[in-house]
Amino acid sequence: MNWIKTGGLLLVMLVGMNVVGAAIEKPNVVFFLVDDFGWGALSSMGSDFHETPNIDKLAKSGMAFSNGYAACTVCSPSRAAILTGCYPGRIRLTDWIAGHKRPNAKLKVPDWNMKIDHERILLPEALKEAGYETSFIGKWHLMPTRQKELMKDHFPESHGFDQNIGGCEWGQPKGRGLFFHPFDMPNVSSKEGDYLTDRLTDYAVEFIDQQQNNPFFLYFSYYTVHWPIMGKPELVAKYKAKLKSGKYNHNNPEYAAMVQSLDESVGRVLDKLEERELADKTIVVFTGDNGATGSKYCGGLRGSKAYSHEGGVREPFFIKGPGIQPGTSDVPVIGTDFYPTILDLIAAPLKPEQHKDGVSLKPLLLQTGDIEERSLFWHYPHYHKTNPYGAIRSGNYKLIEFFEDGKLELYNLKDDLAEESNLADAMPEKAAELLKELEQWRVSVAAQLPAPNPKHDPERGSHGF
Ligand SMILES: [Ca+2]
Repeated sequence: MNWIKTGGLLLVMLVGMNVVGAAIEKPNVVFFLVDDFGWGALSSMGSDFHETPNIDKLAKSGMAFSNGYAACTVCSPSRAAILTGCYPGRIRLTDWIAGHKRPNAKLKVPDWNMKIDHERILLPEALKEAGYETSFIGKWHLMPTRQKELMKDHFPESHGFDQNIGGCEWGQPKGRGLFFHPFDMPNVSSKEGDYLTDRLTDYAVEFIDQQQNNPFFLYFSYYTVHWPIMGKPELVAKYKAKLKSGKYNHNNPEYAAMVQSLDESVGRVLDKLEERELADKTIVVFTGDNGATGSKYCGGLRGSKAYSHEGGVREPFFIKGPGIQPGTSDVPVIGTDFYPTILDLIAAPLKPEQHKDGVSLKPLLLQTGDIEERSLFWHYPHYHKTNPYGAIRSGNYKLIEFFEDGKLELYNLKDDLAEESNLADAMPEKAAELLKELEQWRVSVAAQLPAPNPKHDPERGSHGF
C-alpha cells in the first residue's frame, strides 16, 4: 500500500469515527411537506393576515431558497420526485392519481404510472440502509385507486417506512368528518372534536419521544392546506374578528385558521426536538408539493396549482441543520434535490443510480461552494386547469411549450417574475435554444408525450368537456 492509499484509508477512518473511536452520531431528519402551499402564504413571505411565527423562525434559522421549486404543479408527481430523486417524466408518474378524464380532448394523454415501482430505492429506504427509523405521517397519494390487489403493495410501509399514520390513496381527507373526527384513515385513532392536523402532530411528537438510540426520519406530509378548507372554530373566530379590524391581502378566516394550525404543528414538533435536546442534531426541511389553489396565496406569481406558470410550482424551500448557517440562496433548486442532499448531509454514500435528477445542495447549505449550473425541467402531458405542457428553466429564462399547438411562452424571470411579458417572438433564438434543450431532455429521460386523439370532439373544446 503506497502513501496515498494509506493516507486515503486513514482519512476515511477519521471521517467515520470521532477521537474516542465511536461512530459519529448521524443527524435525524424531519421533513415537513405541506399540501398545496403557496409561495405567499407565510407571514414572512408576504401574508399580512396569516400568522406563522414558528415556520418563519425555521426559515430564518436555516437556508431559505428563493428559487425553490416543486417538480410538478400537482400532488402525486411532485411527491414521487421527492422520494425517488427523479423527475416525474422519467418515472412516468406525471399526473395526480387518479387524474382527470378528458376523453374528447384534442390530445390523448399517455398511459402513465399510478404508483412508484418497487425496483426503485426511495429516500426512506436509503435512510433505513443507513440505520434510520422511518415514520410516515399524513397524506401519501402514491398508489392506484380501486385496484385492491395492487393497492396493498403500495402503502408507505411497502416503500421504506416503518410506520404509517394516515397514508393511503387519498389526495385529501375523505373521512366522515373530513378535517375533524372521525378521520377514517389508516392507524389514526380519534375522539369527538379532534382536528386532523393536531392529531397527526400528536403522532409525530410521540414518534420523536419513542426514539432512543437510532437516528430517525420523520416524513410529516400534511393533509392541510388542501381542500376542504376547514379550520378549528376558535381560530376561525379569531380571524373573523381580525378581519373586522383592518384591511389585509388575504381574507379567508377558515384558510388562515388552517395555516395557523399548520404553524402550531411545526412549532410543536420543533419544541419536542428542543425538549429532547435533539434540535442541534436534526436536519429540518420545509416545503410544499405544489402551488396553492388560488393565485392570491402565491405571492404575486402568475397562476396557481395546476397551472404551468410560477404560481403552480414555486414553493417555500427551507433547510436547516447541523453546520447550516442562516442565509438565503437564489440558486434554482427543485424537489428531486432533497434525496441526494439529505444523504450527503448525513454522510451516507450517494446513490446516483437512484436520484438521477437530483443534485446535493450541501455546498450551498454549508456555504463551501456552488453547485454545477443546470437547467430545471417540468413535464405535464395532461389536462387540468392548464393544457398539456413542458417547461424548462435555464438561468433567468423560462420557456413553456404547450403541446396542443406548439405555442411557446418565454419569460425572463429576473425582470418579470410575474410572467407578464412573453418574449418568444422578440427573442426567437433564445426560445429555439431552450426548446431544443427541452426536447433533448425529454428524449434523455424517455418522457411520454400525448398523441392526437381520434375521439377529439371540437364541439366540446380542446379540453373535451
Ligand atoms: Ca398538492
